[in-house]
Amino acid sequence: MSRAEAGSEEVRPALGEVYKAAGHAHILGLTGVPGSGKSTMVSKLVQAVRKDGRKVGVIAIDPSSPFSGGAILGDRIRMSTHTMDDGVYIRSMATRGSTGGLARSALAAVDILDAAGFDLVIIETVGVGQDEVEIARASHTTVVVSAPGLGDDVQAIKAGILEIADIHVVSKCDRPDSNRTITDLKTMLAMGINVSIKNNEDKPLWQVPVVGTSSESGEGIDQLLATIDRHRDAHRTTALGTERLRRIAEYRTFKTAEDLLRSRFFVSTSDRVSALVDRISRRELDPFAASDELMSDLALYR
Ligand SMILES: Nc1nc2c(ncn2[C@@H]2O[C@H](COP(=O)(O)OP(=O)(O)OP(=O)(O)O)[C@@H](O)[C@H]2O)c(=O)[nH]1
Ligand SMILES: [Mg+2]
Repeated sequence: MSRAEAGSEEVRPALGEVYKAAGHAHILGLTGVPGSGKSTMVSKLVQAVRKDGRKVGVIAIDPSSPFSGGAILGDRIRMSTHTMDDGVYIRSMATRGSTGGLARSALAAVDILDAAGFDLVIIETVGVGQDEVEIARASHTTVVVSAPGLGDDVQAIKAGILEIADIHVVSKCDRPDSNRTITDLKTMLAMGINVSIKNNEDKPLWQVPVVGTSSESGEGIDQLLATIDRHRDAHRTTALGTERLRRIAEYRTFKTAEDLLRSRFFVSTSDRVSALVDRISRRELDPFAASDELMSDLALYR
């Protein structure tokens, strides 16, 4: 995983094998605004999954941003109850300093856990930033977490993640103001945004539910897991599920190609860029013409 994350060229064939060996685990993307209680919830979910003997892996994508700077430490402490358990694997990945290869390395890590026989793999990402949200969507089931006390509006709307949910969770239901968050969310959903996916007979194949949980009291966690399993079962053998797998495959292909292109571009142009930049800044050359020039002899194929 470390080498996959570093983007080392020599692990590529191995990761290719891993990719082909994977495809058995259920992949759960879990996202929500900062502080909505994702990490605490994942920790509780892990406990619930372990109760019925399944192995569970977690890839937590850590923004390492100023507004949630303490996340790595916090996550470690909250999740440390699982560190002695062979059936649990938890890894944090930092977004800071990642050179655009975040999706590729996170999903490679998911493949590794999948191929290693983990039944459920959870990808936890903060629901801000296109990359993070896309990664959460590259899953079989996407859970969006909202919490009371983080402002009046439905946070998921602001963050643009209302639509991506297969399951909505309202966390911190031990708080008295959580009912309002649940009501607001249900109202938004009832207004017609992605309420259900219909099958041929116009029967809803999947109705996006709102599940209330509390990581403090444990309320709703088993129900959340049951809902996740129900979503998995509803998609496993349907055209919708197949379509989703295709969408994920497409996303991963484009992401990987983008990555390779970027790194090859930088490698093959590094010695010529600075001279061009001088000319561009003096306005003797425009950025398009410069890009064309750089790309004309870019070795796309090795
Ligand atoms: N009352 C209550 N507080 C909770 C609950 N779950 C989490 N919290 C608190 O909410 C805060 C944020 O929890 P985290 O699990 O770190 O949230 P997060 O979404 O992972 O946060 P980031 O990783 O920073 O985006 C912490 O102070 C938790 O103690 C809960 O069920 N009830
Ligand atoms: Mg967190």
